[in-house]
Amino acid sequence: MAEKIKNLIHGKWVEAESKKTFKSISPADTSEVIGIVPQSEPEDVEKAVEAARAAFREWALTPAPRRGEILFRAAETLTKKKRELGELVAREMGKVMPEAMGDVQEAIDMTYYMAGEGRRLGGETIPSELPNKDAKSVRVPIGVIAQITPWNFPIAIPSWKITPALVCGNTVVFKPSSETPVCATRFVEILHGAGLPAGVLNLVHGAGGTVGEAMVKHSHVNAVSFTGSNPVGEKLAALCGSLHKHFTMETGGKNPIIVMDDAHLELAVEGCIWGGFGTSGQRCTAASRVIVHEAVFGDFLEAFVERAKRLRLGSPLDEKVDVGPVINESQFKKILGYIEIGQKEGARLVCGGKPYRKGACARGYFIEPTVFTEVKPKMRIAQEEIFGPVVSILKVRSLSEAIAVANDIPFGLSAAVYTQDVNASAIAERDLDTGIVYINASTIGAEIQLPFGGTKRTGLGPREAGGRGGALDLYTKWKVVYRDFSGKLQRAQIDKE
Ligand code: UN1
Repeated sequence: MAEKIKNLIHGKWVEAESKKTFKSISPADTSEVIGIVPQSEPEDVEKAVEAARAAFREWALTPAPRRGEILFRAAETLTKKKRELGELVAREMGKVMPEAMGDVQEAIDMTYYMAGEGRRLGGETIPSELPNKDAKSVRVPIGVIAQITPWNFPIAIPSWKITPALVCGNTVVFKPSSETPVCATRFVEILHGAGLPAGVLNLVHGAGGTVGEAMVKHSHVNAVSFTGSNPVGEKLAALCGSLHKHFTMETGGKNPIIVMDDAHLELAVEGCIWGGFGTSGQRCTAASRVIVHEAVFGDFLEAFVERAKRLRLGSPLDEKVDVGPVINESQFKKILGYIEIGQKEGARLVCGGKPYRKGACARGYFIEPTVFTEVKPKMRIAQEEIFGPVVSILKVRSLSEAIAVANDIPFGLSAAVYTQDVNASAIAERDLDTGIVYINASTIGAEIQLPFGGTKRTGLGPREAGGRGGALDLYTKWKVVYRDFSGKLQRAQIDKE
């Protein structure tokens, strides 16, 4: 049964002003409609931004620990509803149940973590150069934040953006992907139900080109956070630059796993399988390139292909299934297009390469786990983000060649190396030009208490998630306060000479 969902504006669940709707469809079975969703227009954005603006001051003045307590209550509800939410993620987005539950768990972890940040939103006190004068820096909220999220982590990524923005005292206008609006609505319902005042969190569904752009251009939106494709992100970055708005984005990845001659091969094969084909390759952290030392190339390839062929495709709700569908028709075609490009470029297709339509998969966007070998570093399939179940395998002769190949791409999110040599792991850790490096583990599975993001064209602005340099820097600005209590004119060094 399709569920009719709504926008949330100033604490009220409402339809789009125009009453127009669109459908959210299951990628595993396109005859299943998951939700009927408001097709919003700039007029709906206008109302949401004004609601967020009106709610800002009171929320910013609410003590941060109190803001955190609301998040804590939301985390408790998320925990109770984990299974139900997981099933919704599996149905609406198509990732298999264990991964769907992981998506929800990531949101639970993030929400608890950011609840705690309400008691830790500290700045610094620094000695002044003058007597009887003190100096400190404090974090202050930025204002109204526009947040635009993708479909591949339909609960987790909204939690990465919304919970830190709120605990820092900002108000939010949120536009989730139109592929996963029901998941996003459920998450917002839980936050709202935990006691957020009206207007603090607003939800507007609709197309990126209409709703997203109207949000970004709105003069009362002070900052924008975007996760999604490079072309959209770069367009929004330019717009935010010209409008002088704080901006941050997380975009592409083309993440390598290096398998050295001394690697624990079984571990490396498992890491490459889950990094490459988990979530049908639709993670920005997906391991889409495997760079293998020539001494173990044959053994690795044989084991990897054998394992890839054993992966079971099917309904994401079926606990025996390993790989679900890809998200929609346009991604399905794009991925198959890349498989064709790879063959034309001269890479050798050794596994998969076709749509999969057997049994329960007949009405979904399923693609066989696909492996290319004889891939050269400059081929398009080794350079461009495919965002599907396609892994390119490259052969190298040394660690330094492996690192050079790993770095020779426009992106830099995550990278991994499998080796038992402590020195090789130290060199890889130092020289891999990515935001995240894994030693003897796959490129996926970043934890929320550390900053998440990458180098080069992977992102812009402060990192997301927790830890030093994470989301608190994204959602606050610094205010510096000097106080002179000497009762006389004192001049700082720089003012005197
Ligand atoms: C993403 O694909 O945008 O590290 C995020 C991981 C997950 C997050 C991925 N924790 O794979």
